[in-house]
Amino acid sequence: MLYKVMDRSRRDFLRSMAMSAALAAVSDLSLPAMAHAADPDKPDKWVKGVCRYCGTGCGVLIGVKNGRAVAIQGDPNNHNAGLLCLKGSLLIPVLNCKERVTQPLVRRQKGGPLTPISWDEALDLMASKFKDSIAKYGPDSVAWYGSGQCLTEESYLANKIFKGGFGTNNVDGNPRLCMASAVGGYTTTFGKDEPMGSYEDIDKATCFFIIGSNTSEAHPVLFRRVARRKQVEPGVKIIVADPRRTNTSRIADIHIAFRPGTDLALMHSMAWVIIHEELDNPRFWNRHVNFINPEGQPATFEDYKAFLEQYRPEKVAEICQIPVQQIYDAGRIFAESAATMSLWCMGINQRVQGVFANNLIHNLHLLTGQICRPGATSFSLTGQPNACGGVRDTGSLAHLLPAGRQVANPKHRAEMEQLWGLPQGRISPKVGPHTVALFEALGRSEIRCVIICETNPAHTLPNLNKFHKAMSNPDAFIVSIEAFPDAVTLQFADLVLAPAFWCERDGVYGCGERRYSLTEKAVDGPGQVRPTVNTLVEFAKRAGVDPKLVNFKNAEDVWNEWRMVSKGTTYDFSGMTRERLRKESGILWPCPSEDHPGTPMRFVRGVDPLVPANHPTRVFFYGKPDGRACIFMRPAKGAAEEPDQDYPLYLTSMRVIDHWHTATMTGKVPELLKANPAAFVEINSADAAKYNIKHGEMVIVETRRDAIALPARVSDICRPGLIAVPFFDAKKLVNKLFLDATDPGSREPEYKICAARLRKA
Ligand SMILES: Nc1nc2c(c(=O)[nH]1)N[C@H]1C(S)=C(S)[C@@H](COP(=O)(O)OP(=O)(O)OC[C@H]3O[C@@H](n4cnc5c(=O)[nH]c(N)nc54)[C@H](O)[C@@H]3O)O[C@H]1N2
Ligand SMILES: Nc1nc2c(c(=O)[nH]1)N[C@H]1C(S)=C(S)[C@@H](COP(=O)(O)OP(=O)(O)OC[C@H]3O[C@@H](n4cnc5c(=O)[nH]c(N)nc54)[C@H](O)[C@@H]3O)O[C@H]1N2
Ligand code: SF4
Ligand SMILES: [Mo]
Repeated sequence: MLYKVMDRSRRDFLRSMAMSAALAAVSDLSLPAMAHAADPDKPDKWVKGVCRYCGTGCGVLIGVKNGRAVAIQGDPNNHNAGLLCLKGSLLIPVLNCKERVTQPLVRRQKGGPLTPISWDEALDLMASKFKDSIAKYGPDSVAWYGSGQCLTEESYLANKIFKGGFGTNNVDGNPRLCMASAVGGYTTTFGKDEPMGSYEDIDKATCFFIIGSNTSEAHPVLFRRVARRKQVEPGVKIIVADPRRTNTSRIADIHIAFRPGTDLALMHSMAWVIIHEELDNPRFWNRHVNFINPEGQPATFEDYKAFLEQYRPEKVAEICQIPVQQIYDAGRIFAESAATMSLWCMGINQRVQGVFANNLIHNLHLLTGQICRPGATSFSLTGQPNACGGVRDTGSLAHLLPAGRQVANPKHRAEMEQLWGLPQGRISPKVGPHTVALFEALGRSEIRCVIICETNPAHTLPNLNKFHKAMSNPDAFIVSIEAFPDAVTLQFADLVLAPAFWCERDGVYGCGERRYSLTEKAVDGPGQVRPTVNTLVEFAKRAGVDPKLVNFKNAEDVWNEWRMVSKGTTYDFSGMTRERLRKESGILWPCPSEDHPGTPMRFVRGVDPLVPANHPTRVFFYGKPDGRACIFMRPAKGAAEEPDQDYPLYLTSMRVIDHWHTATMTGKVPELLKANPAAFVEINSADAAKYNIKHGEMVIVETRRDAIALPARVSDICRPGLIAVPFFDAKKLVNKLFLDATDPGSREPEYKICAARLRKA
């Protein structure tokens, strides 16, 4: 309470002291990578690749000696300029760890153990199960559940086998749990998926609007770049909107710790301030924007202004439970800064209003013209290393086809049939089930055979008890391609295939800034592991897919086909030959010719090769038929399950810096495991006092779905009334607590909000 009576200058002084401490702390972030580079085991070669973990997509150099990986360092020529975070710099122990799936395993009967089986038998068994199922129940009885961690070549190939070969669109993957709302936001607002900007914008921005992203823990190397920017130019402003006081918020000028789920009201209110103070940019929106009313019909700026009246700051401050001044300040700083960059992630996407929340971020940029200039951009942070390149761009989701094409569009299907050499009508017009629906269908025996690859859904789906039951369906034949034996999903698998991991095979990852980088093969994998591209080709041939469709010897062959499929589309990366990728440390698409340098900013004349050189305006949103992006009037609604008398608290889930999702990899590294050995529940000190809970004490977190005992971590990180749990711990499986309500547009689950209650254990 000292805070309240402090005068402003003293408060500002203390805050700036705390901020410089925080800035100094993050500046040391990447030192460990260097320590590893100086390993006494001096490598005889360095092989170029990409970090296995987050969507930042840092370039790495893997040091190899006598065929064994011994060191890692950041690639000085990639965007990360030689830096890595701690997790990334500790990848070698994961690569060399003893606990691996090294050969195929089979469960001969439900409930029995997994036992070794030869590759030949495993592939035959799998192929016969799929063939029988298709013959008896039709192609929609089989499915692929992929991942934003698969290589581009793996995702493209699986998509082709299922959609083109089997004739089913039952292809989805974990980006549905992650980036689907961002895809929905970009495609509705701009007509094209993927951010228009790049990481370079960080070095040019003078204001960062970070909403629903704990960048410091989830994208550490990018966070360091943001912090650096502020260190170099102290006038740079940072606004963080997150109901938790995260490490990210420690470098913020304004931390808006609002009530969970009130982002839409906040952003409409910022727009209200911007318009009422004449901080909008009519020259920009007049030329480049269409206004769309809540019914989806064309509207005018005046309609938009009238719509925003319900979001006056005084009212929204009450809805968000924040000081009204924060809304005015945020609106002004956003609009008045020379270049504003928004960064967001799961706090925005994992919501039943995820797509709409994405639209409202874009609204603010379009309204103020803070877009398509260096440093001014609306930049969605991507979670996984290859959600963008592998899944979004190749169209490996149930409603998509490669390079932005849609299953529901007959012209797009015909184009893909032609490109893949298929008879007309081969690709099913029926959109496949999104992730939650896919696993529901498995429970109902509508889907009977599924391949799960490089993802661990028995740990990470929401409402887990429901989906454990579905995955236990005796009719289901579940194949898991999984590198580590402790993944929970293996408990439900009938067949497990052993993949070559990370740099044990070669392939491309496309990170959050449209940058495609190649990981070259550095070492041989252990035991009988195989590159998944080869596994898929073998499986497809045995399952009766026309061998011409899968005429690939290796990942490079697949890449060359996909590269040519992209030609002439708005994703055109046909200039990225394997040869170039071996030499260069990543290239940003569009890249339509072998001498094209790549595109740091889309939709801009003179920079984006897809904007004609003689286009009459500098900016051209060519994704839309009339070249204009949309400002949407999206009404703000609550979460699917808001707290009430019985369950009075908000419950959210989050990541910790040391672990990657289900910790099957990071859990193998003692340094990382020691830092975060087990799950916990974060509780605000005021709530802890109210419930008489002490730090470290065991408490029961209960929702309408389940109850789980966790040690309390009492702090001021969560705002009062909010509790938070990390989801890495396989012994706790906190996803049993969350509900599987999804956004009607993106079908992404609302992992970020549900209602809970708390008691002592
Ligand atoms: N260390 C580490 N890094 C990772 C990953 C990992 O597992 N570990 N995973 C990667 C992946 S796949 C992803 S998707 C990203 C995720 O990256 P982030 O989205 O940054 O990570 P989270 O911790 O899931 O959630 C971010 C924040 O959302 C906030 N939040 C909760 N409710 C709301 C709300 O209503 N509004 C707003 N505005 N914010 C809210 C939470 O308090 C939390 O701080 O991280 C990537 N990077
Ligand atoms: N409560 C809660 N739940 C969430 C979220 C949340 O914020 N809160 N976030 C959601 C999001 S954004 C995401 S992206 C998902 C992530 O969820 P998952 O994808 O299910 O989690 P991972 O642990 O990344 O799973 C990757 C799996 O691949 C295995 N693997 C590693 N390397 C290889 C390889 O080379 N080949 C193969 N075949 N397998 C390999 C790993 O051992 C691991 O089992 O979780 C979602 N679930
Ligand atoms: S920031 Fe992400 S990509 Fe970069 S080293 Fe860390 S985990 Fe790897
Ligand atoms: Mo994610």
